Amino acid sequence: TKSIRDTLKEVIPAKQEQLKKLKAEHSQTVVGDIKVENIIGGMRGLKSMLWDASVLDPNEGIRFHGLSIPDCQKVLPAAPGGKEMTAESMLWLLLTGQVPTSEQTRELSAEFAAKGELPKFLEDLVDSFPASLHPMTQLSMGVAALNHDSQFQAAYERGIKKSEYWTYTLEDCLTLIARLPALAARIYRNVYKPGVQIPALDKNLDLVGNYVKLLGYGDNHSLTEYLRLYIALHGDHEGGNASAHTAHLVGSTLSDPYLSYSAALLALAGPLHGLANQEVLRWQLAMQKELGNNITHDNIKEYLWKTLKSGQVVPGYGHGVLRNPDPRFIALQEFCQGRPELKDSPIIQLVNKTFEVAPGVLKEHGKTKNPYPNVDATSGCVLYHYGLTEFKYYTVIFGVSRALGALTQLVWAKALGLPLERPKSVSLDVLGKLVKA
Ligand code: NMX
Ligand code: MLT
Repeated sequence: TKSIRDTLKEVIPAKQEQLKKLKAEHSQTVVGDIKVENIIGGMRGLKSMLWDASVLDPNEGIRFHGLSIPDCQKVLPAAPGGKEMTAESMLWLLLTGQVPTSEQTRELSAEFAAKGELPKFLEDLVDSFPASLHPMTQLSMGVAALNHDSQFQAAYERGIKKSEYWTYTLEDCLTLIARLPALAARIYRNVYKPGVQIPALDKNLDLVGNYVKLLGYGDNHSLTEYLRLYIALHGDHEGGNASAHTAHLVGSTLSDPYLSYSAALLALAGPLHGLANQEVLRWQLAMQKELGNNITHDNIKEYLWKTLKSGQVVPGYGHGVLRNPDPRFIALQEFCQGRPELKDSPIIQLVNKTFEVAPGVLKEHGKTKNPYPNVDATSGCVLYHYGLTEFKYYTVIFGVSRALGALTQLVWAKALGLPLERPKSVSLDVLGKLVKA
């Protein structure tokens, strides 16, 4: 079977050619305007970066190299004994644009399990963090410290050619992905289950199978399958989201993949981005507590208005690009519908009922451009149902996943020779002059 390295070696030249041709023939072709609203409005809608692995359509949602989520669910290999696509399958698709065989993904799983243990100094570092330090801060610090072993950094210091950057970047990216489960699980155990012995990685398991095992939930097949789906689905959401964009920006300075992804995790840790994951559960549980046994549409509506009138956002709703319910939300909901114990779970039923009411309330409120749920509106409730109730940890799982897409782009940015990212900013005075010109 062809390895991921050989597959990449094969697909890179055609993409390099495609870019070269675009550059040669169209460098000066205009493809859009810049409006003042883009400059003062968080660059929303501005097409200004190259990101090949996935594209987000406002109405249809995400496609990974042209494949929708249902397409991926059909064609991407599952783990032995499972049905959901694996992190390895999604990574392969994102990196190469090709659908791997089961054998290819199993080889990748074996590589991850073989090199996924943490260096001793890193275990000591993570063990020294106070349990009160937010799990996302711990994850970002741990990932940054893994750059101790960066092959890219060492090769750069030795002095390598630009055309070789991508191969060392790829090695760092694969090692980082391999080590994320052990790092993320160690954080969970230290904070929430101190003193419990963490098992070793199982050479026969896929990345997520090992992650769930290390977290201490390895016996729960349904949770393992859920997390396979979750981690594949959160893997990439084109390039403009704050975490992916951060990785891209930092990587463009030739910081190594560990430093780049550590920075990305700090962007993911904001409540308007990945932290919404934890916020949704906190908010839904507070709603559950307040409504008690009276969970009716009218009472949920009233609770939503209370949230909005207090000046808070409704977590899990709205999006910078999407204008319809997030297909990742739909896929996770469908996972629940297919399992009786989840279908009847009070927290999942509450999320469903909230979905029946919230879009109407948000439309009436009239502010958000997208009154529909994003993936965070539901992603935590299955974890909660299965006893992984520590919601401050939830964004860490998102962080394990987003590595797939953000690191893919680091490899491609090097393969395509993309330059340092450095947009032009303007002052208010300059903008004032520009609008008059
Ligand atoms: N609840 C209340 N108000 C909202 C919401 C919401 N869920 N979403 C947007 N608005 C407001 C927003 O705060 C803004 O108000 P103002 O003019 O006072 O500043 C107005 O509606 C217009 O915002 P949009 O242009 O619709 O949204 P934008 O692209 O700026 O922001 C989000 C997108 C995702 C940051 C925003 O919808 C939000 O804050 N949602 C809640 C947090 C959340 O779920 N984030 C997770 C996103 C997905 N992820 O995983 O990263
Ligand atoms: C993501 O997955 O990154 C979020 O949906 C946010 C975004 O795409 O802007």
